[in-house]
Amino acid sequence: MQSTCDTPSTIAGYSNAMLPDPFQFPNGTRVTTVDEWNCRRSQIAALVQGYEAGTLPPKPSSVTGSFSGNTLTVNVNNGGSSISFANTITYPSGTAPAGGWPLLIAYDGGSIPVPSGVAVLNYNIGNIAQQTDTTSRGVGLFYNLYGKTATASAMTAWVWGLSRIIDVLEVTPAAMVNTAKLAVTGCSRDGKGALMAGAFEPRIALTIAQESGAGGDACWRITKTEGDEGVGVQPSTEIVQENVWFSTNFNNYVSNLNVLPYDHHLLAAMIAPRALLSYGNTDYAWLSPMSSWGCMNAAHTVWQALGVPQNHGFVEVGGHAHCAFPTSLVQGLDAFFDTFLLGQTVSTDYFSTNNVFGSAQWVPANFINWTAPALTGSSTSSSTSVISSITPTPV
Ligand code: MCU
Repeated sequence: MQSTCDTPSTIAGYSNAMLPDPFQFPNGTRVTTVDEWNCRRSQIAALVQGYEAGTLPPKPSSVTGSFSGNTLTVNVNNGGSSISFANTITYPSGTAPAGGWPLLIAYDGGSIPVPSGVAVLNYNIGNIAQQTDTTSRGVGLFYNLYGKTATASAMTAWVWGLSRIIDVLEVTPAAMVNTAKLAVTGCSRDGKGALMAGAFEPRIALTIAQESGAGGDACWRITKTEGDEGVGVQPSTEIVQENVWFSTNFNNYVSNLNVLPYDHHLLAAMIAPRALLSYGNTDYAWLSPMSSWGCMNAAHTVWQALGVPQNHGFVEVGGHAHCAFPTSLVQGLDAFFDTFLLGQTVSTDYFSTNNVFGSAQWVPANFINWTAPALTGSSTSSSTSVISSITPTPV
């Protein structure tokens, strides 16, 4: 057991064609306990920021808010600069349960059918950080506060804004929200964002990332291979030219993915033991459907190691338009809402693909060279606060 947890933001000299092993520290020692996983999780958080997300600032000195006419307003002051942003909550009919309503924070309104009994906050993410194209770099309220040259990508800025919304909900009883029962969702580009929100904000109990594709629940390395096998995926080299979802620093790595000491299986695994449900769509090669399946199989080993595989679902079918939610999948979606937001216990055993990957084929041994250990210790802690800045340890 390590007495300190080193969290370098980059690891010089790293090279690995396989997906990095979730259970191996950069110095080669194994993760064997839940406490050690929590340290590993902190390392992953630092690496994701260091290579592709930019810096996620901590809670600023002053966060206040108000609630009026179903609108939640957040006011933030950071060292003299101030911003204010507002989002609307739609409530179920009837009386709020004791402790308040469970709430789904829906990026740009989301694209899933929401079960009754769940309130929805329509999170206007473009207000925080614009995502029109590359000219959106540094545009939005986040950058008014932290400066146009802040390293944080748009996705990182959205996580920051979501966290401030939760800060205000926690101290605003008039909003009638139970902050122990929060979910986040988004589709496509907003699905990438929702996945990141679940990873970096431990107050989110349930993350639902819909058709997030490359940069979301797909792994950079697997997407590259899938593309090399003839599928028309979205390459990492293209994604950084299209929009501002990643830090400018990521441009330095998109042609040399093996140097990344993490991949998106580890970003997703930061959510464990909390619940994650993500969706693929095999009708869209651009989403790299084989990559999402493979990447989520790799991530799943972390939920297995923590003894809660049922807290991680993945479902991938075709036969529907991008971001249209097929009726056939509602039962599984509701099972996750029921269990993680609505206080019921039903089976959340939903982990499947239709395996329609065109010319590509998922070969686990090409990417995964570990199995899930049984970690010892309690898995009730969902996050760790140990973030230190120590000189990177080369491997
Ligand atoms: C799947 O998410 C993105 C994709 O990464 C982009 O290349 C494309 O332009 O837009 C997709 C999306 O957000 O669709 C709504």
